[in-house]
Amino acid sequence: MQRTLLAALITGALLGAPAWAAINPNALGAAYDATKANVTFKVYSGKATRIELYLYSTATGTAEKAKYVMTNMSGIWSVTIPTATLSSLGLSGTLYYGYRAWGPNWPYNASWTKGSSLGFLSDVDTAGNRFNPNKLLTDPYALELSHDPTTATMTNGTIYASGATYRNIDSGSSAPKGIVLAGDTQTIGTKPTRALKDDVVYEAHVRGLTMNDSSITAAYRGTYKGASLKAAALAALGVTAIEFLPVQETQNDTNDNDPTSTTGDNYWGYMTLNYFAPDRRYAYDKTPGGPTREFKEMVKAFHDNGIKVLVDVVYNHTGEGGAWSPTDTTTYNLYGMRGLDNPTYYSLTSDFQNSWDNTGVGGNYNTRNTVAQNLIVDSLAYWRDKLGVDGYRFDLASVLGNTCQHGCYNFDKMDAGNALNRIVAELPPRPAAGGSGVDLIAEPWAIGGNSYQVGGFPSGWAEWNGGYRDVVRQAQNKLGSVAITTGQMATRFAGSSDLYGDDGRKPWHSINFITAHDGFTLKDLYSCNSKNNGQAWPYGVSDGGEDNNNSWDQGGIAADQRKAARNGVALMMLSAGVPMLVGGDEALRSINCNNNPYNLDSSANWLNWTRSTDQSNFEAFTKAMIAFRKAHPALRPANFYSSVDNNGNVMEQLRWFKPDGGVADATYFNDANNHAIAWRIDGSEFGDSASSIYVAHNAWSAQVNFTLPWPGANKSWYRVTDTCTWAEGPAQVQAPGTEVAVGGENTSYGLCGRGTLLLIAK
Ligand SMILES: [Ca+2]
Ligand SMILES: [Ca+2]
Ligand SMILES: [Ca+2]
Ligand SMILES: [Ca+2]
Repeated sequence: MQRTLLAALITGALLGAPAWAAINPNALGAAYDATKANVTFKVYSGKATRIELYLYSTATGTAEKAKYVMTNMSGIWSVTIPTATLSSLGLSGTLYYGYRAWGPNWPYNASWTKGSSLGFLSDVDTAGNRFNPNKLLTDPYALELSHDPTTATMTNGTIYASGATYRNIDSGSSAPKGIVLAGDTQTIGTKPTRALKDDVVYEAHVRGLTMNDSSITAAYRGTYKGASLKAAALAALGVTAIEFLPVQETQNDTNDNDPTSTTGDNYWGYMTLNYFAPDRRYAYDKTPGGPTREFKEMVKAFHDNGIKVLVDVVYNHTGEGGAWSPTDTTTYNLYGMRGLDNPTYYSLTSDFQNSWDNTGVGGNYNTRNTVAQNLIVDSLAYWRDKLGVDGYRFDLASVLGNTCQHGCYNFDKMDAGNALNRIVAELPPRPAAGGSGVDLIAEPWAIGGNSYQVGGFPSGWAEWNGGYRDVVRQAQNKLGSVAITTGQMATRFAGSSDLYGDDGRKPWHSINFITAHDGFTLKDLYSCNSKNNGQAWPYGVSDGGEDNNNSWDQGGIAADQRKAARNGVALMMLSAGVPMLVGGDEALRSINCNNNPYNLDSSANWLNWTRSTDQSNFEAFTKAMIAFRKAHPALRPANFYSSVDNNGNVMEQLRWFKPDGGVADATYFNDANNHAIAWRIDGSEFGDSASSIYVAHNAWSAQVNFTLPWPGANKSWYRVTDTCTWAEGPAQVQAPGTEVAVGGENTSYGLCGRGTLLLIAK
């Protein structure tokens, strides 16, 4: 939807306006008081007619030791219990808890007992209520969960379901319980204050990062503790922010039930069961409080190495999922929020009988509801303030721009009350120049309606730039079949002002990526013509996966595949914006053309830390290109490049060139028959150690001769790298000070087909 500048200005004024309450002002959750004399439980339900707290001394296998009827004050249900009383009841150790809730579709009956149907009216009523007292519900504000709904010893997921077949099954003994944390003293170190524009992001899975790493003590592999032991190596690679795939609790305790099969596996973890709890499976210390302490310990390790920790958060749907069958409105999982207040926490169809779905994997979280938004903001603040994270990547974030609670979906960034704008208002983004604040990164799409919003997010939001990915892939891999112009390429290399400059955002709101966890690895992008997700363990089987990959195997020539990958990394590191690498891509990781390994908790999907010569060379190339980016502020502009000379040295801040050395004009940019483009940045306008930087990219299949432009008064051009095969080796990028002289203005440089040249003037 197009918006006028005037409307943008009005929204800008509104953004600061809503007077939101403090973070978690009602103290929802469960907490001991300061002296541990009492413990207070508080949970929200606007629709319940009765809620009982159930307390357990063990996570599974025993009946409750005590239960308490809670008191309702305007939808906040609470009870406070002296710990002395709990001790007398046999509850002096770890407190495990859950709730049972009654409401309009299942009113309380004093004769109800666990597993009975007394009081039952319907599985769902006309208001969308799905109360069922036979299901023990986890607290949405629990700080840890004891275990996942199904485990190695309890594989029967039907106990959580409603509907005629399952509604009377009592889930209490087996269900996950919340854990009341007693607090800890683990610090998160000192948070980096680096500006987002200066970051290099590394996307990784906390388990996959070290499961294959033989340098790490076996028991620590795959855990937060193991990940903390990689911080120094990642700092040495040069990355400045690690972006973890989801670490909030998800159903993955069963992944190892069959260690050589994907059956039922959920490796990536995009099905969140609880938004506060770090996933217990990833902890070496799995005792109560262990995941929380160990996550913080990991954060400190990264902070100690100057690396930000960003977490991938999934506030568009939850692990409760959708209807078991599209033709049955009665059978749904009841883990927590759905059984406490379904229409508050979930977007429903207009008749309130089904989930509304823009994710393809379950019902939308009701991001436009104030209470549901409170949970988003409160949990984000907990990860920032207590667990120490520095920012977030929001999965399918267009759902957070929804303006509609039930029966429709409409993204509107101008809605000051949508979750996106509320997050910016309550969790202020890091200032442009760095400092305290969070980095907010959106995956700016979902499924259906107007959810594709690359460039369409509000102020304060950076985005995964899908346009960057698509243009670079097509320019590299689709020559002759997709018309990509040098103008499109130039726009992406320069920070995508068409997407982020039109609305007052900056180049660094563009997260420039070519690959992500979702899709081919960098190696496979240039080695696979199509996906192969049906192959056997450990490379498959995965269902789904994109068919429109813009991939190409470079004619099957291995050297060309490596060259294409070098071009990809080089272009990312030389583009304005924030580059994002996928863990493993720095060393040509392959998963044999599987482009959707979401369920593949296997040795093939975990990062490999042994290197072939080609991989070692590629890692050296990546490391050197990251270092070059970090050494040259001219590549990390705070604002979009200007095309004028701002400092009187007769050199424009940025100028684009044709191969013949002439200035690239609109005619050249717009002609899809042109495939070579070069640009020169005046380093002196950025305080850069290089007085100017020149990049030439030849996307054509044959050599192109580039006539070099003026390097500045009394300067010559020196080569930093040429991605062509002739230069392949452990030192394809020259170390600072060893750049190779190539000549001055009007020197002709022959650049191989599909090659990239990087020069500096000195
Ligand atoms: Ca889990
Ligand atoms: Ca498995
Ligand atoms: Ca825009
Ligand atoms: Ca200048």
